[in-house]
Amino acid sequence: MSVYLGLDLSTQSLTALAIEIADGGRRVAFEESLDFDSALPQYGTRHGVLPQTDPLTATSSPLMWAEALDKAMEMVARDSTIALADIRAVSGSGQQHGSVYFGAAAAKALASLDAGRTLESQVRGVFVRPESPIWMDSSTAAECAEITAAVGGPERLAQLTGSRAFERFTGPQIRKWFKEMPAAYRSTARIHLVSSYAASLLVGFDAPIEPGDGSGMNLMDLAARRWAPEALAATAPDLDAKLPPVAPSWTVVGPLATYWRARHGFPAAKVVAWSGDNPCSLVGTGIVREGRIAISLGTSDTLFGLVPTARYDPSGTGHVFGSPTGGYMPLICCKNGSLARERIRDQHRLDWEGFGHALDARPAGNRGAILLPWFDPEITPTVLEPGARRYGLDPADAAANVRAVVEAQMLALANHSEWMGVKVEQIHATGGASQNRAILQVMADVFGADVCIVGGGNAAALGAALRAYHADELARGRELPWPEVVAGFTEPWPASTVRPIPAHVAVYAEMRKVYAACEAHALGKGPDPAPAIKAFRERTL
Ligand code: ADP
Ligand code: XUL
Repeated sequence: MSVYLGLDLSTQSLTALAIEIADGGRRVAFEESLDFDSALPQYGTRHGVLPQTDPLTATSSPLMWAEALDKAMEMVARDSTIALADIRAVSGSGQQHGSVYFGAAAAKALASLDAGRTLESQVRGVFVRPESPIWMDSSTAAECAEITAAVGGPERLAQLTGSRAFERFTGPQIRKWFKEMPAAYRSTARIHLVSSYAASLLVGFDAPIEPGDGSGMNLMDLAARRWAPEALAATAPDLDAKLPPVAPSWTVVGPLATYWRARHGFPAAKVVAWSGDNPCSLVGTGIVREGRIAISLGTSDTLFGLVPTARYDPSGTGHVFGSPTGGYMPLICCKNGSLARERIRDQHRLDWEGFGHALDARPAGNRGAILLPWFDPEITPTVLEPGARRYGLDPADAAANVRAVVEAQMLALANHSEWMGVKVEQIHATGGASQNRAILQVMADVFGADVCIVGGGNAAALGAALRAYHADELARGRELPWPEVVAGFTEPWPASTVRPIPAHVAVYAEMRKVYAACEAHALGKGPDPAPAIKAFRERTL
């Protein structure tokens, strides 16, 4: 019996998931989450984010993440029925783009963790920057422009790093920090991603950055999978010395540090490089071949696939990340995902069941009522001035707004992923909102494809556990093909398939164009869409 542990340090929670691989079969043996707001209220986060007055700024606490990791490991040791001694390897998944800034004291503190004290009390003093910028931050438009100009334009940057400059990406965030706090920047010994930070806590020294997550920084040469000197130079001085190296996804970083063994009873299991939540979800949703895409409805809504060669998005809204299985993963990310759905749900005093009923109460196409759900600044498309926009939609009409928010999210995902050129035959859904069948029906109808649930909603944690399994086998000289790694874990749930309804597919094929016209209008790039909406409504009524 071999056990592999996957940890997902995401925006709102830390999930621990263990898989068992035995001759007789394989299964998920443990799965439990720790919600930051409720389990660690002393940090004052809301949905995992620290309160800010500026809507463009979003940060969280690296100290809270350390405490959450300690508590999650304690939870595994206490609540699971797995024999800890059977754990062969541990890996993890972190919310992407967020960064952690260590001062000079960090290396010593990590190397000498005392099992008699909490992790949090020992790392409290190691951060040069007590708040970490996270993926929801949109405050670096100026730095994006500066980096783009220095590298030679958006296309050059996209070809080099996989994306044009994005506000939440780590490079622009580092540049802003360097400009605002030059002395603090100079005294920064190490800059980690959330993923490499958490891995460092597990091994007790600086862990490398994994290329899947490293592609979300505007700093890595995507083809070569190493730091790109021209991107580093465009970002901040001496950055090379402050970043950990980039290392392959299957790197065994080291054994679990003595702290975890002595404090919680873990064995000296291998710690495998952590990746980002989306690259891990690629594995955990079984997207190990082309032709399928996954949609993750978590705090953010993301859509991604797997392609053998890098394709760039000429419109500049999408990204290409390195896949942790080799190859490339095109991805788009919408910030107004679960929290936008929750906002509409709460405004109309519904629970998720009521939300589902309200969604079903209106016809596909919503009689032409359209919402642009940009409650927070949006990533896809770029919207820095938050505010929802409504077209023919009464804000007081609960059912119409519920339908409008879900239709908008699915139409935006479909329209903005066209550049990927993937012929979608089946969609693997994951993330918290994938439990909601009414939402998945709209997804199936907008994409005209079957939707099924895989990975039990915790695909990132599952993907991390599967990556640990793959790397452990490789370290023992067995290179397992990826379909074999994921077999038994990422098959669609029985009876979870939601099939598209042909009449609805036809409505949405029309509505995609109307929605695009509304987006263009709201962004000041197109005419008043009222005539197009009227014609659509008349055709679909
Ligand atoms: P993350 O990994 O980004 O922290 P999750 O994938 O855990 O997020 O998803 C959390 C979100 O799932 C919550 O914010 C909530 O809005 C959403 N959610 C949970 N249950 C449902 C449901 N039944 N219907 C719709 N959304 C849901
Ligand atoms: C992806 C992105 C988010 C975060 C948080 O580019 O910004 O999906 O990874 O989940």
